[in-house]
Amino acid sequence: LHATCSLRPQTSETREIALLDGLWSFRVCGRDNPDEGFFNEWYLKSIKWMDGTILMPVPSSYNDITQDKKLRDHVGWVWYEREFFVASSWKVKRVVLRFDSVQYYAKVWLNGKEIMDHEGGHLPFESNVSNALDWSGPNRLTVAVNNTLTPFTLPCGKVVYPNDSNNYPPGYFRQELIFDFFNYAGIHRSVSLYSTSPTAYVERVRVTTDIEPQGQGMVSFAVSGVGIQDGTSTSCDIDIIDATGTVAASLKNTSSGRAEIKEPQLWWPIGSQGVKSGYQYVLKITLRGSEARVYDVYRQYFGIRTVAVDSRGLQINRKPFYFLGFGKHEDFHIFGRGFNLPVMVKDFNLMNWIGGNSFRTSHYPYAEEVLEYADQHGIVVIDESPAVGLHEFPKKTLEHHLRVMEEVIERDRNHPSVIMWSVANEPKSTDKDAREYFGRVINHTRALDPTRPVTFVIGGSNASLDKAASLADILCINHYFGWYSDPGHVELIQRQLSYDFRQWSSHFRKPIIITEYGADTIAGLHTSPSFIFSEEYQVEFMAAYHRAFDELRTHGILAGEMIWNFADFMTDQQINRVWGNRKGIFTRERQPKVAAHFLRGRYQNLRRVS
Ligand code: BDP
Repeated sequence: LHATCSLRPQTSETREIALLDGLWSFRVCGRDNPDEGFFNEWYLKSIKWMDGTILMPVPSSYNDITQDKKLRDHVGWVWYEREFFVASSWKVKRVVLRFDSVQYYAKVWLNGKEIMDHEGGHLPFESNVSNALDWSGPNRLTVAVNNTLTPFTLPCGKVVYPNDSNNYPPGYFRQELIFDFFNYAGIHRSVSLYSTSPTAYVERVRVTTDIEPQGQGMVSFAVSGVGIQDGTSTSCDIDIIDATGTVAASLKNTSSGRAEIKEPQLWWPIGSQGVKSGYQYVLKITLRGSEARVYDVYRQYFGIRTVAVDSRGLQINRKPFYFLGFGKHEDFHIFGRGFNLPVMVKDFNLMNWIGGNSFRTSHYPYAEEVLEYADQHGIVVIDESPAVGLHEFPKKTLEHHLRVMEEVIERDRNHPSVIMWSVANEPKSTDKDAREYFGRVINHTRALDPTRPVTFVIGGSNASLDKAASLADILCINHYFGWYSDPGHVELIQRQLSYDFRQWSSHFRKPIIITEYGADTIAGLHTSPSFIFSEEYQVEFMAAYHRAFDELRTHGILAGEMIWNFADFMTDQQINRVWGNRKGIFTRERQPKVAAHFLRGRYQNLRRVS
């Protein structure tokens, strides 16, 4: 029943969508009876009228919705349920139920029948429910969600049972995270039903592009699905349409092939001089039957561009690209990691206001809407898998990791904004088992998508001890000189960073992106002279890094810089976290700290010249 999916639902001449977002019934299983929902078969009857059932918004994390600390810190099962009706015009259709993301493990029943399960947040899963629907309705949809993290989940965590009965009651346990952000949970992105023809429909589309030496754009495509037979009764026609609506190429009766676009408008990153950024074409797929019957129409956006890595860094369309970017989180007050369009657009506006050109989806794949926005605006994305906290490398985790890479790549491969895969953040890459593990993950990723560079993000390692860095196309390194080491001593930063990066560079002969550097800063705290946690310290700290960056850039060692973090975000309760991680240059509410104005000066300047 393990479900996955790839094609993003859309409306078209042949497709409809019904959103199931809204208020769902919601129940928690307490620590004293964690499997209550299964024992009492909550999927067979409605939980709606039971005592203690509350209403929960979807999409949203459930953690911060109520005043109940137990719900905020809950570890284990919660249950969601809602009813819906389906239009009878869909009786003749194939109807698919899709979850865009549920954190972490989900089991789904429709009208009491188990229809699918999925492990891992941040990625969609779906199932054909045509035969499970009740056309006279209502249909009852039940979802059990478990947020428990273990060494075999991505991200990694562990459940700890202290056996010290003097200090902890019997049966006491605690979830320990091996990463630095709150384990928000629940139905995080939209839930939808969509319809297609049952006879012939598109299931997968792959588009890759290249640019010929004379400048023509080459578009390779492969469409697969049900009922697609080239040259017979169900044929696949392709039109490539530019942004003005003009057809740039047409191919009949073929589900895969290569089309040439003369004088193409390329997809350029934002800030590129004299060209429009984020230009996209549409690959329109039409599945036709006999007598001009149209079974399916699907439109896949794509950009014509190339990505390559040379000794100095990343090249987009054979021009050097320098990252002026951000590490981010999907995080906001109240709805946690729930998808929210206004916050998403505000974030892009702020990134543009600063003059940035890129971000990393730290530390998990972001919502598909985010990538679509980045595509349209020429924002460059390092797409990261949810593998964070990898300190051990068991086979079971590896197998899951390989599957996750398949799901990430299948979902995101057609986005022009995605220029590199990051398979993990800060794994213990000095471990003796790291090489074999990352050999498998990185080779698998390359085999799934040979068109993009692959990396993982290095932290807490050094050039001579690292076992896996040589497998990456570009070194992505996080550093916290002047924060986790020598706090308060900005005067050491330039020397330490410059020494360390020269080591990596001479060891591996690969370009380096600094994917994290940052200092926790309480907005409004001012000290002179500077002191850690003050706005002054954050600015002096960044200025010291920037001096090192400028030096390393002139030596061709640095290929980009990304501040940690775009905005303050929630974490677990720890003594070094004042209601979350405060390394944002914006507050969690998205107001600028002095650091944001400071970074704006640098990024705007560099974006102009790069
Ligand atoms: C880095 C992690 C990041 C943390 C950051 C920090 O990659 O997730 O938030 O440290 O401590 O090591 O601020």
